[in-house]
Amino acid sequence: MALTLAEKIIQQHLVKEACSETDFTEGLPIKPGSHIAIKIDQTLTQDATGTMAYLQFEAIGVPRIKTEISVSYIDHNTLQTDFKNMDDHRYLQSVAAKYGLWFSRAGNGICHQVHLEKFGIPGKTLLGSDSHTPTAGGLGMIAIGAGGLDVAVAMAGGAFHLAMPKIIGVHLTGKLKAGVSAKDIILEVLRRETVKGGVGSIYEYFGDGVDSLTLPERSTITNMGAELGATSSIFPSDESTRCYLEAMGRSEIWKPLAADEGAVYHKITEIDLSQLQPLAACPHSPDAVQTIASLAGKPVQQVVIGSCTNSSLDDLAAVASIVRGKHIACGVEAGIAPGSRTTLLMAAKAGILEDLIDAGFRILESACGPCIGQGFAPSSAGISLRTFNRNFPGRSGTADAGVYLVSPETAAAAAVTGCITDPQTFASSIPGASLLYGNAHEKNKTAVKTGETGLHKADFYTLSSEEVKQTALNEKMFIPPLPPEKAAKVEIIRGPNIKECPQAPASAKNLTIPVILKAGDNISTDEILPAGAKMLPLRSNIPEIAKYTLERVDPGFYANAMAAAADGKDGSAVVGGDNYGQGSSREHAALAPMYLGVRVVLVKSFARIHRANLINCGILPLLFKNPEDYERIKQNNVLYIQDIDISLKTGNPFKITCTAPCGTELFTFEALNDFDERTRSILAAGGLSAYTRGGGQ
Ligand code: MIC
Ligand code: SF4
Repeated sequence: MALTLAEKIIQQHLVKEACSETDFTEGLPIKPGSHIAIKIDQTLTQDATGTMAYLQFEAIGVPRIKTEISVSYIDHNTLQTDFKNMDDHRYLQSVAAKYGLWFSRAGNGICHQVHLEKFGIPGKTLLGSDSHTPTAGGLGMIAIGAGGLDVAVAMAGGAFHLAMPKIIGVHLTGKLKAGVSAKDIILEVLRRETVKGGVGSIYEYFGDGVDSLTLPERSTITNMGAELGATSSIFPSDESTRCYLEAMGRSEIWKPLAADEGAVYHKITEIDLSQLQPLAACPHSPDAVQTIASLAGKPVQQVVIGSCTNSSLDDLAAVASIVRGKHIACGVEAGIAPGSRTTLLMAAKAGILEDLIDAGFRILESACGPCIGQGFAPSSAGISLRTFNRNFPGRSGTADAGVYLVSPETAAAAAVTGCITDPQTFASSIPGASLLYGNAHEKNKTAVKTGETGLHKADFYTLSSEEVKQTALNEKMFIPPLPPEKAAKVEIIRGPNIKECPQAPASAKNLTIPVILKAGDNISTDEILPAGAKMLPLRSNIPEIAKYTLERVDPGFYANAMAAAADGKDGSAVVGGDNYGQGSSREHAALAPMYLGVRVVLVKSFARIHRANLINCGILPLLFKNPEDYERIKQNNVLYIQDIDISLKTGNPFKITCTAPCGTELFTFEALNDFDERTRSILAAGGLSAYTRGGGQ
């Protein structure tokens, strides 16, 4: 039977003995929602999630990683205002040396961009402790973001367990007009599907519109598929993929991959690229999408180009082509962070950097930087146009800033005009060719981007294929795995801020717990456990970072949690609306509440990675059986949850009594028990570590 590309790769990686509950026949589609387990070929971690992931990997106790390739990147915590971040980097470097990983040093670039350039392989699986791991889906991989413990288990050779996603087809036709770009495609998908529309799904792109998209453009789309809440996104591996890999000096790993003719998708959404307009995601959600035309004229104080979404050489070339010979408007500050050192070097060789500097751009390092609130925070109530993927409240570092997520072309247009401007005005300045694909004119990409509007006159920059390849093959900022005999002698370096990962409490039979927070819809992990310059150095120290848990939603959260967890008490509960825990994969957003005694998070719906992290931490992530019950619960009500052990054994719904703080019974209700058998066992064991220690697979 015809299968989608995602289904084919998943089926090739199924670990059948670990999918005991799943009923499937080889070659036939697996029912969405079935519990499956897949073999992971590659893993990646970054430094903000990596320390916890490797502390947990060390605790598992295998002498060397069992994946084909695992890479530890330093890209998030590069603002070193004291010893903490660099201590983490040294710990991560020593762990990589000891256990057989590649290490990508600070300055080498953002994990997702570097992984595309150097390690991604069509048809393989990748698990990363970062929610934008699906960026590699642009190369035809099944790439999934997860919590650090899941990545640690995969490095130790364990399968990755998930519910079989629905495969949603995105049928692309036509070609983009000059001034409209890949970012506008994914913003259009977000506009249609919303930030929770993709939960439990993989978005698979196909159709002749795909042919016209370069690999970096595809990866912009798969990257921001994370904002749909999707498990992953994937493109076929075709001629464009081959050209990219050839440019990177890795053509030998290319193979063609596509869905079978007649493959059936759960649903298909149609996008005619020629009809798209430049778009922006308005404050404070990636799905608050409006046309640039409707926002035109709005004054802008800041423009930033970069992040794992839009920081490729072609993105930089597009920006430089627009600002070339002009200067950024006097009311605007502009910054650019190339996605990788390779990109930065290529931009320097092609003359792009010179034009950007000349136009007044501040050149930021090749790292996450402003995307995670590490510098470049906007002014009070400032309007900042960013080519990034998230604009959750406060993420930029300025609580009342208005962050708009836009394409590099739109950002560049605003940089020179000082207000939101339709980049199609600059159509004749926008390159029609991909610099990355060597001599782009020969590859004839021009027709793709410029359409009728312009010809080669916009292609100011040139770079020979040889220059591209030589730059890409420069491995000086990587440290390759050590051979086992040398690795065994490596001593792990631990700074004083690196504290052990706290363990989950044993599972309870009954719980009597106050609701210490009642939150609304779409609470992001940036709100649960903020990032930013102040908080990130505490990522290796849960007791310290836990003090800031949910402070953006309720500054009294920490004190209330501590009071509810005092001697003899059962801990606390958090109640939330839809899509609770969207955004980042940071397991700290589960570890910190666990450390503070949160035992239950009861919501209308969850984001996938956060729910998995709560399960791993032994926190019961419950769903209202009847979503109207959400309205009836008030903050400070007390929940009595009885016979949890029986529900976890039988799969029966959880029975909950809600009482007033004085003890008066208010009403009873049920929470769903939608967990598969393995998950129920993990919860009964008190989290994944305890389950694994007890012999669970
Ligand atoms: C993010 O974009 O929010 C991050 C920072 O990359 C996170 C990871 C983290 O919190 O360390 C993510 O996307 O998973
Ligand atoms: Fe880094 Fe931002 Fe990408 Fe997260 S989204 S990996 S913080 S660049």
